[in-house]
Amino acid sequence: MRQPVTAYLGLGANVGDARAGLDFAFRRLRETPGIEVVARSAYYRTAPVESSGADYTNAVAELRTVLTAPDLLTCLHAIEAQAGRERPYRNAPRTLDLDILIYGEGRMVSPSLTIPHPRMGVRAFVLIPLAEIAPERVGADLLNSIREQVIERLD
Ligand code: A4P
Ligand code: MG
Repeated sequence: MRQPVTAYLGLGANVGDARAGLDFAFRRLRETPGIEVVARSAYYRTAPVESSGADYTNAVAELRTVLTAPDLLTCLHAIEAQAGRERPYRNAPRTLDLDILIYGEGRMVSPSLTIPHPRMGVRAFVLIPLAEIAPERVGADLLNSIREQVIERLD
């Protein structure tokens, strides 16, 4: 059996009942063999960044997982599909988006998977929920750099 790895996921939705989309994702993650949800941030309402449509609901989850990063991504794509995710074009509004932000100390760049997530360091909708559950991973300078982005804590 592989040793568990700590990973962080970004969750986002802005089509339909976005909160219900994130609730669905947390339920499915908890039911997935090989994944333990250790912590989750509050939900946040965020303005679309390089995207269109309604405001997003975003959150970050901390996992312990024995899945490899590619296997974890396959599980996330299955959960997105169950939530009715469609991909008409890049950054299209979506019922559910699940991104791997961090996977242990892992670094990888391939056509299907880049870890850490390449844009996480410039996005308040990732950094603020991440700082809530893992403050040691988000420096003050980084938080300062995204302070103009519109984000509101929901619960
Ligand atoms: N992929 C590569 N690396 C990863 C990773 N670390 N985690 C690949 C997950 N997927 C990764 O993703 C496209 C491809 O990225 C996948 O096939 C996967 O193999 P996608 O989910 O189909 O499409 P996407 O989410 O539109 O693309 P991408 O590049 O993940 O978009 P971004 O840059 O993450 O932006 N504004 C607000 N307020 N809130 C949001 O949540 N999200 C986006 C998406 C834009 N603006 C937003 C939000
Ligand atoms: Mg994605």
